Amino acid sequence: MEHLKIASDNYVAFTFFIGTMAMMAASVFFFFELGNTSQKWRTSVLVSGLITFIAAVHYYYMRGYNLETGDSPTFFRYVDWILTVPLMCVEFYLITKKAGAKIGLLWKLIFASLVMLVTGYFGETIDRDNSVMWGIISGAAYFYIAYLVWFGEVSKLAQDAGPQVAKATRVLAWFVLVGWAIYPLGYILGTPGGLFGIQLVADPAAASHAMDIVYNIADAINKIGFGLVIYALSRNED
Ligand SMILES: *C/C=C(C)/C=C/C=C(C)/C=C/C1=C(C)CCCC1(C)C
Repeated sequence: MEHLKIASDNYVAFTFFIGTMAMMAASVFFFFELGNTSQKWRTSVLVSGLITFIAAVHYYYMRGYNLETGDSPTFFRYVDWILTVPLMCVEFYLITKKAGAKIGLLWKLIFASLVMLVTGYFGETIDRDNSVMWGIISGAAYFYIAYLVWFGEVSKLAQDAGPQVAKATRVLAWFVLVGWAIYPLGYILGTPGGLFGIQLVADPAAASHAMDIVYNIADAINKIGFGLVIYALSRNED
């Protein structure tokens, strides 16, 4: 078999490679730190490690797929997200549970994240002609999540859970508002509908490459960053 090499100007393959490495390193870090994490925060830090570990396995696959075919591994990208975004919702639930978060709140967050991801998948794959419409529905679910963590139940419970949890939740809320907003940017670059009909990248191959690079950067920021906020919380609060 021919040995595949990453060309020096192949930024898509490069970011898949770096993404794999970063997710693996973060997972090792979170898992090894479990041993000196207090009982109270162990599950939260474990979930941080699960998020980056699930991503590491998907990235390993997506990296190989992209290198061999040059294509965008859209299906496994979404499989990854459908597993990891609900786990991020679990993180919000776990840290506010001490202040009385109910399981219903977790289901609300998970349901909204599934609507956000499934509609995004439709717009990217089976119904690309209506990518703007699917993007708007997905965006509405996204704003609902942002609302819950900024002003809704999550933020109220975090206030009651003490200053450290409140502070950490505020940082995570910034991740949702700014870090997660990178994804719709990738979607706008890579789908035919563009930004309400305005295409920012005309060439379809270049558009899908731009989308992959943006998604890869966003994943590294959000999955590892989110995990580190939880890790920091587990060190600050006793
Ligand atoms: C680890 C993976 C994460 C945090 C993925 C998050 C993904 C999103 C916030 C995606 C959002 C989208 C929209 C808000 C509209 C367009 C379609 C999506 C799915 C890209």
